[in-house]
Amino acid sequence: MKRLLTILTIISFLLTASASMNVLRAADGHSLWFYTAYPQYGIGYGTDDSVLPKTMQEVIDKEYDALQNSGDPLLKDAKLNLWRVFSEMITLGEEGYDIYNNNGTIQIEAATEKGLLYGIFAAGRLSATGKLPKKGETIQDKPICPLRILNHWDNLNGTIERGFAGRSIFWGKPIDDKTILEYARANASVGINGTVLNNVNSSPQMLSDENIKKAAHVAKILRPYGIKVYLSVNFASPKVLGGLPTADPLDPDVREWWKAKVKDIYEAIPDFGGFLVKANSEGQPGPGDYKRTHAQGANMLAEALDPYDGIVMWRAFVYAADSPDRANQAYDEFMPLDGQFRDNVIVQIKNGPIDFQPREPVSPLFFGLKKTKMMPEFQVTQEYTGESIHTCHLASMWREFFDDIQYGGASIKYPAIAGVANIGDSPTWCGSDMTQVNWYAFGRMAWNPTLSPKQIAEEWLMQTFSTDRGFVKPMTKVLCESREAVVNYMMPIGLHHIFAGNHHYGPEPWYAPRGVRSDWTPPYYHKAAADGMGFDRTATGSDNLAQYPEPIRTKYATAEQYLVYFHHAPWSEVWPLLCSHYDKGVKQAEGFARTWTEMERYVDAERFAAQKRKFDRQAMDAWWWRDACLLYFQTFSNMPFPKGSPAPRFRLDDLQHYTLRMDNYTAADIDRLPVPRQ
Ligand code: GCW
Repeated sequence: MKRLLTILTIISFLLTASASMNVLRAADGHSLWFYTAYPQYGIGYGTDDSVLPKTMQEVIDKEYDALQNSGDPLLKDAKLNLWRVFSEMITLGEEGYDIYNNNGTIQIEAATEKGLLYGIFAAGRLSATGKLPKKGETIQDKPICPLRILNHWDNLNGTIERGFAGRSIFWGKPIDDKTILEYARANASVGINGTVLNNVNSSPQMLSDENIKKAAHVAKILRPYGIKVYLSVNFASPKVLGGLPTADPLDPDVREWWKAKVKDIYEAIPDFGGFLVKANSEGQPGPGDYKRTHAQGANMLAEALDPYDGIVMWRAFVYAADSPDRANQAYDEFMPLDGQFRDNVIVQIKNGPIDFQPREPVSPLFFGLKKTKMMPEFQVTQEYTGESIHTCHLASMWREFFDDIQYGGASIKYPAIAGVANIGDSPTWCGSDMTQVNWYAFGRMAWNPTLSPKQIAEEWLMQTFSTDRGFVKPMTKVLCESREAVVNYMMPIGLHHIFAGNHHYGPEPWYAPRGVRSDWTPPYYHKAAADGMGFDRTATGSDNLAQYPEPIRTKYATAEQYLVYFHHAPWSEVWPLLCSHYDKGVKQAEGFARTWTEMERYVDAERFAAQKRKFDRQAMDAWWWRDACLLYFQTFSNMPFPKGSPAPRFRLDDLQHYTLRMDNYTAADIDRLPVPRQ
C-alpha cells in the first residue's frame, strides 16, 4: 500500500511537473499577452527579429507562420483568404475579418490586407482562450470606432510626463528598431491603429527637421502593422521655431508657415495622421493669446492638413485659475463654438470634466455638442489610480463611461478614441505585469466599446499568464473588483482630487499651501466644514448639474457614488458612508494580495514575486489612504468610527508629515510607526 502510494505520488508529481512546465516558462513580463498564445516567440519573431517586415504582406506572412507554429491543431492548416471581390466581405469594411471553421480547417477571410492582419491576431487570441469556431461556425468582427489612438506624453529628452514605466521608447536616445517592432505588433494585435509620439505639452522643437526625421523612422516600422503616426504640436511653433513675430491663427504668414511645415511632414511621412493640440490649457500657448477662439486655432491647422486628409485632434481640457467650478469650464468654453469646427477637426474630450479621477461623471460636453466631431480621451497610464503599483482594471471605468453616455441618450460610435499610454522602456513595458492589462483593454474597448471588463480580463489573463481555470477564475474576480476597490480606498461617494500636492499617488486632503491656485488644492474639491462636506453643484451652488440632460442628470443627482461630487451633504449622512467605503476598500486590497499568494503555482517565479510586492504594497497603501482620509475628515465631523470599523494603523500627525513615499516604503515600516520625523 505504501509503495503504491509512493508510485502514485511520483506519477502525479511527474504529471504536474510536465503540465506546468509549458506554463511556467521563465518570464520577465516583456512578452505581454503573447506569452501563452505564441510560446515559441513571445512578442518578437525569435531569431528573425533583425529583419523588419517592410510591407503589410510581409507582416501577414510572418504572423501566419507564428500562428501555425503556436501549437493549436486547428491552426496547423489555417488558410488565409483575401476575398475583395465577394460582396459579403465588403460589409466587413476596411478592417473587419471573419474566421470560419471549414470542416476542421480554420479560414481567415477579409476584404483587405489590414482586415486579414487583424483576423490573424484574433485567431491567435481565440486559440489561446479556447474559443476558435467549431466546425461550420464563423466568427465575424469589425471595429465600431475607426481611429484607435494611443497618446504618448513623451518628452523629447526621453522623460515621460505621468509615466511610471521608465523612459520613452521614441525620444532621448537612439531608437531601438526591435522595440518599435514589438510595440507595433502588440498594438496591432489589439487593433490600435494610431499613435501620437510626443507629449501634449509639446516642445516647438518637435517640428524641427531632425525630429520629423526620427518620427518618419518610427512611422516606417509601424506602417506595415497598419499604424499611423501623429504628432502633438505647440501652438506657438511659428514664433519659437519659425522666428515669426506672432502665432496668430488669422495672420497670413502664420498660416503659410503651417502649410509649409505640413508639406515637409508629408514628404517625410506620406501617411501622416495629423496633429494633437493642447492649447490655452495649463500654461500652453493657444489662439486665446491673440483673442481668437479654439475653433479659429483648430481650423487654421485643419486647413493646412486637409489636402493630405490629415486631422486635428483639439483637446477640450481647459480650466481657468479663478473659476468658481472647474467642472463647468470646458462646457462653457466649447458649447458656443458648436458647429464652427472644420470637418477634419475632432474635439478630444477627457472622459470626465475634472481630470482622470478614480471616478467622475462623464463630461457634459459629450451630450451638449451636436454639430462637432468628438472623441473621448481615456488615461491608460495610472496617474490617479496607483501608478504602476496598484492593480486597477480600467476597463470597468470605461465600461461605466460608455454606459452613461448611452443612458444619457448619446451614441458611443465615435470617429476616434484616444488613450494616454502607460508604456516606457521598462522590461514589462508598463512598469508592472498587472498594469499591462490596461494597454490591452484600451485596444479592445476602442475596437468594441460594448465589451465587458470580465471578458477582457479573462482573455488577457489567459494570454498573459495561464489558461488554468484555477488561475483565471479568481484573478478575473480580482481584476473586475479592482477599480471599485481603488475608488473605495481612495475617493468613494464622489470625492475627487484629494491627492498629494507634489504627486498624484497618495492622499493629502489637507494640502492647501498659501500661493497655490485654489483649484490645485483638495479643499477646493471636498469642501469639508463643520456642517458637512462636498461640492454643491446643484442650482444652489455652481449648477453644474444643469449642464447634463435628463435622464442622466437625475441619475447623477441621486447616485450615492456621486453624493459629495454634486452635493454638500451633512455629516450625519456622509460619515457612516465614508467609513464603510474606506473600510471595504482596505479589505478588498488585502483580499487581492491574499488571492495572489494562492496563485504561486500557476505563475513563473519572476513575475509571481514581482507582482506579489505590488499587491502587498497596494494593500498597505489602502490603509494609508483610508487612515489619512478618515482621520482628517474626522477633525470636521467630530464623529466616532462606527462599530466594527477597525482602529487606524497610522496617526494623522505622522501622515501629515510624510507624503506616501514612493520607493522606500516596506511592510516592516508599517509596524514601526510612528516613523521618525524627517
Ligand atoms: O492630468 C493632468 C496631468 C498633466 C497633464 C494634463 C493634461 C500632460 O496632471 O500632467 O499634462 O492633465 O492632460 O494636459
